[in-house]
Amino acid sequence: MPPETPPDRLRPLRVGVGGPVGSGKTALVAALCRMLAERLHIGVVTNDIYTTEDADFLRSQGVLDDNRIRAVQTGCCPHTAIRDDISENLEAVEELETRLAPLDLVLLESGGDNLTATFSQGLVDRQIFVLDVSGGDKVPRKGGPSVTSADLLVINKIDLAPMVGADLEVMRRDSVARRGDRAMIFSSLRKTDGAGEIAEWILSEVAQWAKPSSVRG
Ligand SMILES: Nc1nc2c(ncn2[C@@H]2O[C@H](COP(=O)(O)OP(=O)(O)OP(=O)(O)O)[C@@H](O)[C@H]2O)c(=O)[nH]1
Ligand SMILES: [Mg+2]
Repeated sequence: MPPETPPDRLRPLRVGVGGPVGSGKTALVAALCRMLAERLHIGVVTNDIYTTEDADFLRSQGVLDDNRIRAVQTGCCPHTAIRDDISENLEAVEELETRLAPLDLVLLESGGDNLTATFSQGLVDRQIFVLDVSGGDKVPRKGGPSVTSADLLVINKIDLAPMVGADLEVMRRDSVARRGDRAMIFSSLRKTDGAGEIAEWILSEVAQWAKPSSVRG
C-alpha cells in the first residue's frame, strides 16, 4: 500500500513536465506512473492545444485509473496556460487533489513548446524539462530558461543518438556549462526500465517535500 501523505504538507508535490513537441513528455509520464503507482498516490494533468490526445493515450495504456487523469485543452500557446494564465490548470490540479486526497504526487504535462517555456511557480513545485537527441546535440547549448533552471533536465531518446549523429558528451558538457550542478539524466524510454533514474529522482523529491519542516534541508 502507498504510504499516507504526511500531515506536515497540506498538498502533494506538483511536478511540471515540459519540453519541445514530441520529445517524450507523455512517454515519461506513462513510465513514471507505471514505476511509481504502487508506492505513491498519483494524479496527472495533461495539456494539449486542441485535443485530449495525451490523456487519452495514458488512459489507453492503463497506467493509472482513468479518474486520476485529467485533460486540459489550452486552446492557446502551451506556455500561456502554464505560466501566464494558470487558472485552468490550477483548477484541474486542485480538483484532483481534493477528489483523490491524499495524493503524494501530481504530474502536470505541458503541451509541446519551445526553449522559453517555463511553469509558473504558482502552479508547480518542481520542473522537469525533456529534450530529445533528435533535435540535434546543439540544443542544450542554445540555453533558455528551461534548460538553465529546470530542476531536472532529461535528455531523452538516446537510443536514436547514432541515427541522428548526436554526440551525448557534447550534450552533457553544454548542459553542465548552462546548469552547473543541477540534475541531468539521459534516458531511453524505449527500454522497460528507461525511466528508472528519473523515478528515483522523483521519489527523493517527494520524500524531501514530505519531511517535517524541522528536518527539511
Ligand atoms: N526511440 C525512442 N522513441 C521515443 C522515446 N521516448 C518517446 N519516444 C517516442 O516519441 C514519440 C513522441 O513521444 P511523446 O511521449 O508523445 O512526446 P510528447 O513530448 O509527449 O509529445 P507532445 O505532447 O505532442 O509534445 C512517440 O512515438 C514515442 O513513442 C525514446 O526514448 N526513444
Ligand atoms: Mg505529450
